[in-house]
Amino acid sequence: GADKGTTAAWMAAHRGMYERATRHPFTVSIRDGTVDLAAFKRWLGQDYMFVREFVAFLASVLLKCCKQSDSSDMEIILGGLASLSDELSWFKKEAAKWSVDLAGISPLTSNTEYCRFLQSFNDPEISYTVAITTFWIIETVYQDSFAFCIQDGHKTPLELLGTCQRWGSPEFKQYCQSLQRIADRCLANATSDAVKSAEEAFLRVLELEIGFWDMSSSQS
Ligand code: HMH
Repeated sequence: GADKGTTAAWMAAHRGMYERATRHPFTVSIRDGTVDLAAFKRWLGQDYMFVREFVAFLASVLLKCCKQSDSSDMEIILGGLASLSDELSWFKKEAAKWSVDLAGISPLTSNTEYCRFLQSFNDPEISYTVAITTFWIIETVYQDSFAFCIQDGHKTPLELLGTCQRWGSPEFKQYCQSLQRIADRCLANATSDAVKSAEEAFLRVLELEIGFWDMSSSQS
């Protein structure tokens, strides 16, 4: 329809999956204050590894963007890439605070699977539309999950507030909204095949995010 973008329509059509990703028992336990700190530390170490791979993914999105030569998109993506530099420093500081040894971590299965998915975007055959849509939903799952941990009535432990604010802040929400506008504009101009591929990637991200939270909270 003219009143709603494609991405909003997908979020409505796949509401159950979206909520399983953004109201996962792990992040809800942060909000409730019942979070298992061993699980939090597991998430922290695994996510540091994920973010390193995410830098390379974002570089591939930027490259696809540059080939299309849309300079306003480029500035937003480049800004996102630049902020990952600060994010990696934040992970190192946070890991030190929780005595998580980042050098000694190896990726768990769900993380490896997610990283392999990110690496698949190096293929030049994958369109900018599919890549930017994927980027948007990856960021949005974290934005929505962590914003919930700092919304009214939360009991999030004080020492976890910084983590929740990193992705739950109004600034990060605005950034996600600008990515959403780019994705919707690309999708509005894409072929039906590209739209179909983008929707498949959207669903794959939700599945991978659920797997990532499951991995973080499980005791194995
Ligand atoms: C698993 N998904 C995962 N980690 C992240 N840091 C983000 C999304 C958001 O950047």
